[in-house]
Amino acid sequence: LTTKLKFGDFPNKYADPLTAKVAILPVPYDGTSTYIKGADKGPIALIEASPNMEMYDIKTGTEVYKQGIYVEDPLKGFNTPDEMVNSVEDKVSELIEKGKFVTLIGGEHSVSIGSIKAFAKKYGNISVLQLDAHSDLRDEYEHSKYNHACVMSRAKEVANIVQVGIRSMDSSELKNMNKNNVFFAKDIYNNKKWIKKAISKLGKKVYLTIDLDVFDPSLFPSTGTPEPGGLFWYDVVEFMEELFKQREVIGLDLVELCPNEQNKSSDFIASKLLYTLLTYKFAFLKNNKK
Ligand SMILES: [Mn+2]
Repeated sequence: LTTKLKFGDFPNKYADPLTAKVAILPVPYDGTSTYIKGADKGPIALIEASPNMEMYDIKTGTEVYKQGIYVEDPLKGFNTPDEMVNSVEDKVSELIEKGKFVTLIGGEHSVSIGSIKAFAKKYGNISVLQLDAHSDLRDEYEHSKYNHACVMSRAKEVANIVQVGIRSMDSSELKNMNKNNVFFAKDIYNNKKWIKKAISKLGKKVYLTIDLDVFDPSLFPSTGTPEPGGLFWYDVVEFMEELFKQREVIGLDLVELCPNEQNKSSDFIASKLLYTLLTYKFAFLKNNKK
């Protein structure tokens, strides 16, 4: 018998898979990362940090765990990137049909591909909002179209995409980039007007994919490819507040937590970010149903 994972510290009756509104799906996959390895340890590190959070949200005055939050068994054991993508797509589709609000935790960024495909299949016309240091717009990388460096090329095949926080890319990606829908980190720095403009690029239904390397490495060092010049906590959280108020976020993922035994603060920040996003999803639900 395996011990069930639990996200956060609250009474077990709120972690019942039958009644919980939120399903957390860990995908500890690190098959294609190219620099610092270890994103496969991300989901467990995030979940292990989570009981240390306090469960009351000051801004909204809510305790979102009361909506019910449970953790699925981690998806693993894939032999190829294709197998991983298909397996994630099937599992996410199953959870959507059960009426769960699906949140994936990675793993490296390629775990998002199957999830985006599942939501695009279910809802048709969706936008994918990516927060990331990297544009991830290569056609293929290291002989795979399911490499983490190609995630947004795959997303672009099934959705409108908007990219935020970008500060690193290859010239080969320029031909795949729609600069009207890109909010580079250099233009976000010290400027609040970008939030309104970024939201205006999004359709009604939004899938949110957050590569945690969008954060500045001084705040969040534990990622596979840290890049200077990133966003800080309130840049991201204020953007998320507007997003959840103005659009219907249908699903989300947090990827690329690459834990470091010597510094666990990133694990906690990732956990707190996930809880904050869930808080906003339910606190601002009335608004985003319009
Ligand atoms: Mn990235």
